[in-house]
Formats: sequence, structure tokens, C-alpha cells
Amino acid sequence: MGLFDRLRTRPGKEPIHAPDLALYQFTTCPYCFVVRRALRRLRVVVELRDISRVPGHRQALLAGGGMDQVPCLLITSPDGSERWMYESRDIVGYLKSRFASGRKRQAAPTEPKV
Ligand SMILES: N[C@@H](CCC(=O)N[C@@H](CS)C(=O)NCC(=O)O)C(=O)O
Repeated sequence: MGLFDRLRTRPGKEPIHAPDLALYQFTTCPYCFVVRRALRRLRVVVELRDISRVPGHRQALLAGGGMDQVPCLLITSPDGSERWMYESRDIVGYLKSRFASGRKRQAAPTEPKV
């Protein structure tokens, strides 16, 4: 296994798949970048729904969440009820509280420098 394979696979840090979460976002949105970066750092895998490429995703976001603002994290409970969470800061906070280990981490800025 080469260096890049080792870096990519991060031995001992298996990704966590969270099928109850879906992130509405698009690639060039800086706030979405902040959330995707948090997911990457926490090694959490969620479905990414790109509203700029898939019109159906934008419609679902608008219908479900009430705004077509991104990022928005859709959290589906076991009973099927949905929570649409807007605001990158809130989403990152939720992800950290749910997935971060007990280890103290360096605080990361949640606002992009735009
Ligand atoms: N305060 C929000 C800002 C999000 C935001 O401005 N997103 C832009 C895309 S980069 C957007 O969805 N704009 C469309 C709109 O607000 O309707 C956050 O931190 O998530």
C-alpha cells in the first residue's frame, strides 16, 4: 500500500455512515464547504443532494424545509418524522455533538472567509 492509499484509508478511523442524514448543498457554496469539511473531519458519510444539479432536490428542499437556502441537513427519525436544519453553524454543531469523540479538538471556524 502506498503513502496516498494509507492517507486516504486512514487506518483505524473507519467512516461512519449516517443513512438518516442527507445534506442539501451545492459544490461552490462556501457555507456548504464548511459543512462538508466538518463531515470529512468527523469521518461521517451522508448522502449529498446537489440542488444546483438536480431540480427535484431543490423542490424537495423548498417543500420540506420552506426555503431553498443551503446548506440544509435533513434528519429523519426512526418514526419517519423529519427535521430540516438550516445554518452551517447549527449543522456543524449538531454533527460535532453527535459524532465527535470525547477528545478535545482544536476549534475550527464555521464561517468561511468570503
Ligand atoms: N447563514 C447561512 C448562509 C447560507 C447561504 O447564504 N447560502 C446561500 C448559498 S452559498 C444560499 O442558499 N442562498 C440562497 C438563499 O439564501 O435563498 C449559513 O451559514 O448556512
